[in-house]
Amino acid sequence: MGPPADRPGTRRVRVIDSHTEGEPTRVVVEGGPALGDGSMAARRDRFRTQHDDFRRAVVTEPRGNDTLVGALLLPPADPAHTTGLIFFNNVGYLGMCGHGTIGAVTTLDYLGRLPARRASLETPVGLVDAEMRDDGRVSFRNVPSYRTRKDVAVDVPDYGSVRGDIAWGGNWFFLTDRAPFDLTRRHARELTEFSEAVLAALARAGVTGDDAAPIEHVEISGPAERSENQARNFVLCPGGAYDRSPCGTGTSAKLAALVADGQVALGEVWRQEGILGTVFEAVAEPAPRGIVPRITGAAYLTADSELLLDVRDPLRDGVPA
Ligand code: PYC
Repeated sequence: MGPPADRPGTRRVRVIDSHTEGEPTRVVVEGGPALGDGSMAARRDRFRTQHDDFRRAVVTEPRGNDTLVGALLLPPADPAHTTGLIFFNNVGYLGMCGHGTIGAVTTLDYLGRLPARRASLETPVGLVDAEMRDDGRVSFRNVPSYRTRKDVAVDVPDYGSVRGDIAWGGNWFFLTDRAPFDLTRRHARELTEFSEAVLAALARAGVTGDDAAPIEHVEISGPAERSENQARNFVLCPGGAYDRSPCGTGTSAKLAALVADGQVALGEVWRQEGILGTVFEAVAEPAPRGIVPRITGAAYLTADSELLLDVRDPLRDGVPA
């Protein structure tokens, strides 16, 4: 008998793994589900309703972990664009993902699919332009980002009243400066518990983004550790894992709030550390609503491999939640 991949019923999925400033991305380049035509939002909905087992197989245990973000490459709806991209994680689907965009562009470059080292990416929440720079970093122009509510107070059991802003950066964020612990990895567990309590309090209080969209990310801001940077953050993602990078959509949401408050000017370079001390550089361009953030960071490839989904494996679609 040959290896499992030769057995009938074993599905092979080619993936390229990378990390962006510490946060992992797994790009599915071959063997993903056929999602038909239409916008990435429509295809994301089909992914969710008809192929959610594939999401779990690719990013949850035993092949993945809670921190991993998946990115499915798809033919674009408009052939003028480079590719379609749908991001997913251990519990569902993300509108946009900044670190994942940097990982996906680095992957496209590795695959030789980045003509002129530029990409226009269709995501479920809009078009994102990206560029592979000569220094090896990737810059991308995110979807327009804006704050919808300033200084909202929520009552959080065990922590009291916590104030923060509601902002969109491709995902919905609660942005707070209330850091009950130092923003260091040593306090990751306590910061996670605090952020989960804030998310639950927001849901109880009916605080949402536009169109009643649930707020799924909490971003806690504090001072930078290094003088060349302006801020540091901790970001809790849906599914309970914290972002090891400074979070591209979180950096976008925070920058939109800082520009709205006049604390950062359009065109000014603003550098934010994540929980590991790795940095995203951000610059705001004007937009009809809020700003268009340009985010820059680096990704490094970690694997080019095939996942094997053996039909006889009772855990083929991941360990049940
Ligand atoms: O970089 O935008 C981001 C992100 C969202 C969730 C994890 N990373």
